[in-house]
Amino acid sequence: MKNSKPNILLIYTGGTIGMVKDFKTGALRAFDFKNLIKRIPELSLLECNIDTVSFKEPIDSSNMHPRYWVQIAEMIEDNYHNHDGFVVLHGSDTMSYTASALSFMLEHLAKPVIFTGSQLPIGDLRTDAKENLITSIQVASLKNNNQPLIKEVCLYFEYKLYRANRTTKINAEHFEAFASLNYPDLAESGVHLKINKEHLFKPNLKKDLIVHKKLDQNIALVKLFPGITEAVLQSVFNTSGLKGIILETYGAGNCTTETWFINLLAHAIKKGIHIINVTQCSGGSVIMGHYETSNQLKDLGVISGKDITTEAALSKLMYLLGENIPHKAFKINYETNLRGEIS
Ligand code: ASN
Repeated sequence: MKNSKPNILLIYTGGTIGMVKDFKTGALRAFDFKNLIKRIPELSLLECNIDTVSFKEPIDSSNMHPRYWVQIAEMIEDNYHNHDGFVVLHGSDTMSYTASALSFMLEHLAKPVIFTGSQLPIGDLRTDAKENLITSIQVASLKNNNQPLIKEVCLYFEYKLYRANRTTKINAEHFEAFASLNYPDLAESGVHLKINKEHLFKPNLKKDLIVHKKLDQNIALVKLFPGITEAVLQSVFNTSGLKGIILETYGAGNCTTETWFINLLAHAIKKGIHIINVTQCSGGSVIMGHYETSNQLKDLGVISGKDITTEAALSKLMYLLGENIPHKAFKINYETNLRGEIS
């Protein structure tokens, strides 16, 4: 059995890739997965066995929710031992959120989980779906010494393979819809499939996969802007049951030094709410203490998100809150690089 074809599990959750136009309204809606496979006869030419599993009701990824993240994680868990790789078909709108979440949920993952989708439906003449799907399956099938070459959650789109928890959707119409500004591409597909092996995640292979399914949604995401009012922030910060806030600050992690704002943060931290500082910039890192305008945050005990994406910051927070980490250790845990999400 040693050199037999790799077994790939294709998980269909929805998204444009599997949508058709409603001829009455002109709007795109999800359609049956079996039709998707029929529309890509090229799949039978690939050097692997493909099994498929689908959401009962495929969704536009704008309806994505952590309960679906658990569903995807369970589909991978249930099929982990009899498959060599996984390809998840997902809408592009929230793909970076789901793929980042899965990277935290699948601890000690030693096989590839490749998220992909498309900007145009598979039936469209100019569709980007076929290339994305076919190359994702090829990437998931790659082996090295009879072991999967890729051992992490990735996102493949428009000729590039990225570390999933480093990605952001940057464009709603270009085929190149994603970017990974703080981490190099893992692979590029041209005439040859060029894998940047030195950038691949190296998990501890002595440990077995652990699937974390507890995600705490008692969190908020706040984007600062010049003129944001105390009343608005008070209402968010005083949300009952709130346990953590991702604060999108300016530049290298800077924010207003107005007294009401600093008091608000100090009060929240005293109440036990974790505050994570991430930058609004698409690239670069939070460096607290670099400017006077972030010095106070450091002194208050605000957690540094460093160069994490907002998408990864959110799911890392849900994941770590779900782990019930003792309050004192939370900051250290959050600031630790767990799945290659920070530099
Ligand atoms: N609205 C779609 C989705 O995220 C967009 C896409 O897949 N391109 O499901």
